[in-house]
Amino acid sequence: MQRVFSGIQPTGIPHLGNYLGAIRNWVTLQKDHDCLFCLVDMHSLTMLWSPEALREQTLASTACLLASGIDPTRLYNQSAVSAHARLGWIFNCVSRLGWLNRMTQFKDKAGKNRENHSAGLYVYPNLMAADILAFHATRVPVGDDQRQHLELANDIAQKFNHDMGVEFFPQIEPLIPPHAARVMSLRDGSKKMSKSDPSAQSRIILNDTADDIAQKIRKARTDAEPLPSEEAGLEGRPEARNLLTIYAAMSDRTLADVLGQFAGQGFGTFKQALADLLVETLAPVADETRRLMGDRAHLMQVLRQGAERARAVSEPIVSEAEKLVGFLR
Ligand code: AQP
Repeated sequence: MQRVFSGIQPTGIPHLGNYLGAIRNWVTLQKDHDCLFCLVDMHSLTMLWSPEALREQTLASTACLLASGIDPTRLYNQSAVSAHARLGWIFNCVSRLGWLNRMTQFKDKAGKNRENHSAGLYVYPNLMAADILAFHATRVPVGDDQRQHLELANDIAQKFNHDMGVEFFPQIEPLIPPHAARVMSLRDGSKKMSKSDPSAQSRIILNDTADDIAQKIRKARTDAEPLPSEEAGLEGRPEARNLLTIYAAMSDRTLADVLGQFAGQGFGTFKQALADLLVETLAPVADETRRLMGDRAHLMQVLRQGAERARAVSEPIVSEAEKLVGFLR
C-alpha cells in the first residue's frame, strides 16, 4: 500500500483553499492508502507567532480536520515526533543554498524585508522534505503552491542517496487536484487565499457559520460584466474565475458545465447559489468543529496517540539515515 504524508500549519483555522487543495483529498486517500496527516507546528514558528495562539490553533485545526472526516488515528503534531527535527537537520546539510534561493514561497513571504525574516523561513523546504521522507512516504497530496517544494524534496532525496551511495530515500509524487488547486482570495483574485491574509473577508474558514459564509460570498469582489458562456470570457477576470472554480470544485463539476448553467446571468443569482452550496457542505463541518473544540482532552488524546504511531513508523527510518551519515549509536 502506498504511504501518503501531508501537513497543514496550525497558523489559523483552515480555510476553503486548504479544504479544496488538500483536506478533501486526504479524506478520500485515507480509504485505500497508509496515511499520516500532520499539524506542522514547527513550520508555524517560521513567521512571528504567539505561544498561546499556537496552542489554541493546533487544537482548533485538529478539531477542523476531525470534523472534515480525517481518521483520528492518522493525525498528530509535528513537534511531538523527533524524527522531523533530526532528519530536518541532516537535510539542512544536504540541501544547497542555490536550490533554496529559487524558492518562490520564501520570496513571496519574505518580500522586500528578507533580512529581517527568520532563518527558519529560509530552510522551511528542507524540513518539509524531512517531514515526508522520515516516513518514506511516496505520495503527497498538496495544493499547487507546494509543487516547487516537492521538487526540492526529490532533489534532496536524490543527493542524499548519491552522496551516501545508497538507494534509501524514495522519489515523491505530488498529488495536486486537477481543479481548485489554488483557491484565490475573495478580496483579490491575484492573491492566494491564505490564513495569514490580514483581511478575514478574504477567506472562508472551516468554522464559519452559515451567515458568515453567505456574507463573505455576498461581499466577494467581482466585476460589472455578466457571467460568460465560455472559459475564454474569464480572461482578465480573476475574481469571477475564482468563484466559478470554487463552485465547480464544490459540486464536482467542470468549469464548462458551470458556465453553461450561469451564462449571461449577473453575480447576484450566482453568488446566492454558491453560498448555498458552500453552506450545505461546510456548515456541518463547522458545527462539528465547534463541538469538538469543547472537548480539549479528547483532542489532546488524539494527538498523543497519533504521535505514538508516527514515532513507530519514522524511528527506524531516521535511525538508519543517521547511521548512514556516520552518527554513532
Ligand atoms: N489557497 C489555496 N488553494 C489551494 N490549496 C491551498 N493550500 C494552502 N492554501 C491554498 C494547501 O493547503 C495545505 C496546507 O497549507 P499550509 O497551511 O501548510 O500552508 P500554506 O500553503 O502556507 O497555507 P496558508 O493558508 O497560506 O498559510 P499561511 O498563511 O500560514 O502561510 C497545503 O497542501 C497547501 O498547498
